[in-house]
Amino acid sequence: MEEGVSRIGVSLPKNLLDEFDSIIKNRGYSSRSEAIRDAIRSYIAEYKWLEREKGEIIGVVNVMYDHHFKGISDSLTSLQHDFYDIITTTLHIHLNKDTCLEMVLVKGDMDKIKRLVDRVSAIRGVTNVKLITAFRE
Ligand code: NI
Repeated sequence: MEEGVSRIGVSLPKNLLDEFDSIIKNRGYSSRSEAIRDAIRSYIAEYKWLEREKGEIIGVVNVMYDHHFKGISDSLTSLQHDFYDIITTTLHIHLNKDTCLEMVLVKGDMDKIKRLVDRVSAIRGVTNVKLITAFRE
């Protein structure tokens, strides 16, 4: 039996859509809808994978942000102080004139690391957050 299909309308900043279109063109997608379906599937898969991880882990939280965004450095520093007990060290890389990458090395309980990931993702001006687990005890 055929699955039901829902149509949605989404508002996006133009530069985000342009970048998405250019990537899906390079990857050979014939339609934007198909690419968006795949993007949503991988978002869901990543979220579910995060939900499954438990216990003590070592990892890196990669945080990309626009350093012109007002107050963002203070917000990030203050958040990292809230989580000082699971943050081992932080590397700051100035990727280009506008963008910074902070690689936050974390060690501790996955539940707490997930809370850090959620909090950092909610900071305005943060454009991308990715947790990579390096080792599990
Ligand atoms: Ni920077």
